[in-house]
Amino acid sequence: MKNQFVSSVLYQIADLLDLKGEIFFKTRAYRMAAQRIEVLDEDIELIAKENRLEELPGVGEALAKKIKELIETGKLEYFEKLKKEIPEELLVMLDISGLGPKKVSALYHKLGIKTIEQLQKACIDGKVRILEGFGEITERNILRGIQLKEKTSGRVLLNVAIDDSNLYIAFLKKCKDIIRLSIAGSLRRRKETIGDLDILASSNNPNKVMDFFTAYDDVNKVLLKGSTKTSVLLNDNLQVDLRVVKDENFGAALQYFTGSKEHNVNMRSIAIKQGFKLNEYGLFQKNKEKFVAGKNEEDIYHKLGLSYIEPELRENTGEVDAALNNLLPDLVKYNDIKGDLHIHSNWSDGLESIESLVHAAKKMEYEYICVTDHSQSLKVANGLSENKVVKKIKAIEKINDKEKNFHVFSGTECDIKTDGTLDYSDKILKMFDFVAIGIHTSFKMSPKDLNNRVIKAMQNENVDFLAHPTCRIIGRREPFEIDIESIIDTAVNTNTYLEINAFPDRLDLKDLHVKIAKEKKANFIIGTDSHNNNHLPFMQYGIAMARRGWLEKKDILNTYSLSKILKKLDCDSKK
Ligand code: DGT
Ligand code: CA
Ligand code: CA
Repeated sequence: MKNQFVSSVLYQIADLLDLKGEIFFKTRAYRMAAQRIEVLDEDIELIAKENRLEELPGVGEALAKKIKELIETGKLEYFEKLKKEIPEELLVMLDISGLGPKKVSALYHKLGIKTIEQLQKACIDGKVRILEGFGEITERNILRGIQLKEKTSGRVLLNVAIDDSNLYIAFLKKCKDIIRLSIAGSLRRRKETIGDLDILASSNNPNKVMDFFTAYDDVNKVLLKGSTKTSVLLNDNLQVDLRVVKDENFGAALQYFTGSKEHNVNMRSIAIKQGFKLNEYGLFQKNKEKFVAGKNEEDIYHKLGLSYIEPELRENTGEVDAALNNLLPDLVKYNDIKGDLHIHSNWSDGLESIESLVHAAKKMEYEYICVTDHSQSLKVANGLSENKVVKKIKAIEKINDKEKNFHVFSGTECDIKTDGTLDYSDKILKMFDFVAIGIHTSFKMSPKDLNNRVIKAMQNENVDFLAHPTCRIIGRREPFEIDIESIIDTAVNTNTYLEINAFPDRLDLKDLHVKIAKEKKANFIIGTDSHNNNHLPFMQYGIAMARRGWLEKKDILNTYSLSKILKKLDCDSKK
């Protein structure tokens, strides 16, 4: 399907037109069409062939002609012409947080800045602040934006990589020449962002497997093709590496290509100490070159006297030592979660009614959910007034009267005001089953003030959990420079749960912080921050972070069954 390709060209045209200073309506037309085609289930090529393009909402005669040209020739003259007028390099700058088309265009026309390097230099030299509408603060924000972009450049969010890999794996499973198949690399370790996707297969006919691999629909370009390794670029620009090995080496190759590199280095040194040699083909006796293990990954760990180490732990943060001493955690499992405690309904800024959420949650085999709509001062998110809260709690009671084996908890994601007080009176807060608190406005305080703000809020005895503690948005907003240890200590002292927010661009707390918090004996909840039913499955990303933070089932409140959680709420000192 060329849907993603067509959509991405239309997006680029819209951006270029923005940079050119074209009127809003014109650019919006391209953007709307791009959006529609992006989510289209049907093959755009087929629609074009059958002359049905104009049936798509928002696609007129002129646009249909352009799409047709693009599909048939792989090129579009209008787009090429536009790129000659406006340097394409400028588009990259639009990805920098804080830079819109107007600013990029001004930088280009007034300072001749075309690349990120030139921009960075101009900011450092203080040349940008002189431009009208810029100033010193903008200059600093641009520099920060560049740093942020460098850190994440070329990497995709975990959910994007998982979606791509699920489709690719489903396709590869149809290949008769493949014996065993697995993902490897950072995706298997469930890192929060993924550089490239690694897939491993075993086969007696590697060349046939490679042919099958490169024939995949979504492949945009074959970067290299050999009989042991082939690399392709997908239409969304994610690189996928496939390695094919003999089946007897599959376990060793899986261990090697899962990484991390640091984990592997440590593993190899353990092997050497015990008189072995470990590589991607197997574990060998050092002098005799005798094959000791390698068909299965577990065998390698066991032969070295280690317990099996789950991929999520393989970051060389103490897992090898723990495995040697039989001290690995009994990690929470992907199906251990019994309910979602952070969901927005259409009472605030969510899309779904509570009834619809209940229906979707049952499909996930949950026993309960907590609906945590926004609080009153958060007008942009349609936060609930105290009056409405009372009404909503009544509505939830009605639903619970009808439900037999399912429970809806009433909750709020209450805003933490700048002075650390909460956005509802204590009287209202006491009415909820769960009070989550979070910062949603006035981010620009000194780290110390922010810290005090959060700590003061956690001390309110009605509070149950701290939502997205560092407020980062991967690739777009840096985490608060708070003193995470003091936040964790306060959480422990005030009996406040820490959220692992599972929304894929948040993943907050992140894995490292989860591990620190666990060592300090904090307790956790995993919430998806769902705003519609399609977000509920994001839970898996939160569980991944929990596992990467060494959490066990008992560390996470929403692994508890409904009856256990009700009992816990009952005896909770705060309730
Ligand atoms: P990514 O792609 O940046 O998200 O991270 P990874 O971990 O997937 O890294 P990648 O794709 O470069 O390599 C996949 C795995 O292969 C890596 O986790 C460990 C293994 N590997 C690659 N190169 C080396 C190496 O030079 N030494 C060792 N010990 N392992 C390597
Ligand atoms: Ca990789
Ligand atoms: Ca790779």
